[in-house]
This record gives sequence, structure tokens and C-alpha cells, in this order.
Amino acid sequence: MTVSEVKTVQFNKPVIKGSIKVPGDKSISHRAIMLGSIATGKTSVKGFLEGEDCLRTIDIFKQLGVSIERNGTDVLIDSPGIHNWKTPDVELYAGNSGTTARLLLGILSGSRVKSVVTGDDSLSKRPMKRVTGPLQLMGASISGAGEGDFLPLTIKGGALKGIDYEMPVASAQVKSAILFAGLNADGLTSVKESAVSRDHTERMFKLFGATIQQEGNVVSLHGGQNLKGTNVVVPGDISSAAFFMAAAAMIKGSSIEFVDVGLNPTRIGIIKVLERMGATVEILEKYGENEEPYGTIRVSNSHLRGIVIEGDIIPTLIDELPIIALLATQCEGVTVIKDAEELRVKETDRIAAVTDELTKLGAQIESTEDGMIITGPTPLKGANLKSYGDHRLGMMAAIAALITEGSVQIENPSCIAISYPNFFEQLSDLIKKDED
Ligand code: SPQ
Repeated sequence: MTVSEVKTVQFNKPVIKGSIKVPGDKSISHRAIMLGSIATGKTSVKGFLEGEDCLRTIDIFKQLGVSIERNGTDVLIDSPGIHNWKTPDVELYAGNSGTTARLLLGILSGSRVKSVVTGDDSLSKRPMKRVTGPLQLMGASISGAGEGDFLPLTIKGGALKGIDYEMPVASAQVKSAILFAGLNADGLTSVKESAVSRDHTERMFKLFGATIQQEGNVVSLHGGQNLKGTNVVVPGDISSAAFFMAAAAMIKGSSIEFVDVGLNPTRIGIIKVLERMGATVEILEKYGENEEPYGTIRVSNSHLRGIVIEGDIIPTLIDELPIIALLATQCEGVTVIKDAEELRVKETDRIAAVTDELTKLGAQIESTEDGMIITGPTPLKGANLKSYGDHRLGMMAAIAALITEGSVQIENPSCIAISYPNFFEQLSDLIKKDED
């Protein structure tokens, strides 16, 4: 590691205040490019996230012969439709992005092209069988290491049959991959989850003209539906906003307004947790109920208390658990996070990584098989923290620096650009506003 890959962050305990519009939602940005490429005709996307993961998704669909022009956060797609894609000349590289790889496996299975999907070191260790297993049951031709459990994987698109599948883990990526395959399968495809995960794919299928049924935790669609290009507006990413929501909640005198942030009910677990911990959360405006709900919300500091986070709420805040763990160090009493074993197979083992890094800051935290137990409030001290190349760990470390006595050094902070390219600019804007 070179010296330039370590960032020293020191703030002398500031108050943070102001109004921000966080970048576009990562999950929705990926799906907008994917559906715009599957559909025939022109699609316009506004508010696209210029993060590394979503840029990989654009590159991949260009390799498949789709015309995609990006001008900042505006993207124009012109596609011949999934059945007219070309066989790519190169391997399709998903980088660090689990969403790109897993959803792509479902999409390619029902296409007419043969291709190889690869990823970086972290992604090549993440389990793919959860997706390739049901896809193979639908008739997909997928081969690769560990009987299809690890990238690189070779997919030969072809005829598929519908499936009635009960998922062993609540996962939007597994559900979406099966639904994408189901779109080009013969007959009905039905997916059942143990708890409802983010439903962006389902909402966007409807926007592109597909008929899809959602009843409780079961989603079904008939194969053979053709999608037509349309216009997509991507709201701000609540998972990115969560870092500053936590900061506003735990720093005395702080208050931040989040403009045009996504408020999809399957993603707002962080808001429920903040309210239960005692933070002040105000929903100031709410729009767009039928497609993707979004609005303006304000989060302000208040006395915080520890809570238990478990069960059905977990899929609605899965990516927020690293920052929630930091927040819990500032709550009075014990916070218990359970039923979150999925954290162990993200960009890194987030249970082990969060526990190790917060311990270095002096937090009272212990890991369990499926979560963490944190006792607070604890004053935190500066330390040298690893990001593990995981954007959410990198941002957790930077937000921790707002409350530590002494500086925090973050190893490999550039990974933050995976989901939040202007994170440090927005952070310093929020601090400056108080000095003005
Ligand atoms: O795309 P990737 O790398 O899997 O990203 C993460 C993240 O922290 O940004 C997880 F590591 O988000 C996933 C999320 O955890 C994005 C996602 C989606 O867009 O469908 C769904 C969740 O994963 P899963 O496995 O629960 O379906």
C-alpha cells in the first residue's frame, strides 16, 4: 500500500448542519440500465449514480451491443432489445459489484448470447450458487468454479422454463435474477421470500410495461413479455444518506435535511431505527407513490438509546448495519443486531470487519454469528482503520472521525467511490455550513 492510499481525517468534534441531495440510488441506477437494455427502443435515465459499480453495468451492456450515452447523471439508452444483442468480444467484468454480477446472470440466461462474467478479488469470493442454483433449475446453462458458485462463470443463453421458487435467504439480488430470467421463460415464474427485500426490480418492471403480481412476500410474472423503453428518474440513495443521518442523530446540536431521497418502504429500515433510538426524524415532503417514493426528510440530534434490531426489518436496512453499529456506540444502553448473517458475505465479512474496526476506536462491541452486541455510550479515540476495500466500511470510518478524540486514518478510502463519489465534498460542505 502506498502513502497516498491512506487518508487522515480529523474534525475536532464539529456540529454538522445543512441540506444535501445525495447521489442517485445505486440499486435503482443498475436496474435502469439493465431494463433499458432489455427493452426495445429509447430509455432516458435522470439522476443516475456515477459510482464505479453502476459504471461497470453501463460498460457491460455496451459490450452487448446496446447504445448507451452518458452525460454526467443523464443517460440515454437505445437498445435493439434483449433478443438482438451481440455476443461480446470480451469477458463481462462486474468489478466489485454483486448487484451487477447476480442480476446479469439472470438476464443473460434468458438471452441469446454466450458470455463470461468476471469480477474483482472480493466479488470472486462471494457466493453465486444462490442465483445459479435456481437459474439452473429453470434450464439455464451456467458453468464455472465450485459448480457455479464462483466467478468467473460462463453463461449460454437459451430456452428457460418458469419456476416456483422459495428462497432460503431474503435477497433482492436472488429475487431479481430469477425475475429477469422469468421474463424470458416459458410459463409462470413465482418467487417467495422469508421477508420482503427491496422491490425496485418489481416497480421498474411495471414502469417498462410488464405485468407482475406482488402479494405479500410472493412475486410472480408470466414469461414472454416484451418491454418498451421509457423514462426513469432515480431518487437519492437512502443507503448513502444513512451515513449523514447517523452523524446528525449522534452529534450534539446537529441537524441535516435530505432532499429528494428515496423513501421506498422496503428501504426505510434506517428511519425506523433512528426513530426507535430517539433521534428526531421529520418527513417534510413525500412524492411519487406508484413508482419510487421519495421526499425530503430532516434528521436531528437527540438523546439516543440502545434497541434490538432483528427479524423482518433486517433486509430493509442490511447495507446500513455498519453505520448503525457506529451509531449504537453513542446510544445509552445495549443495542443488539440479530438475524443479519448475510453481512458475512458482502464485499467483506461486515460483522468481523465492523467489530474489529470499532474495537480499535475503543467501542464496546462483540460479534455474534448473526450480528453484533454494542454497549454505549462510549467516547471514541482516533485510530488507523482499514476499509477492506468496502465502501460502507470506508464511510463508517470517516463518520467515526466526526466524534473521535484524535484523528482517524482510513486505509484505501478510494473504495468509497463505488457508491458515493462526492462523499468527502458533501461531508465538508455540511461542516462548513456551521462555521458560516
Ligand atoms: O452490489 P453489492 O456489491 O452486493 O452491494 C451491496 C452494498 O452494500 O452496496 C451489498 F454489499 O448492496 C446490495 C444489498 O446488500 C444491493 C442489492 C440490490 O441492489 O439488489 C441488494 C442487497 O443484497 P442482497 O444480497 O441482500 O440481495
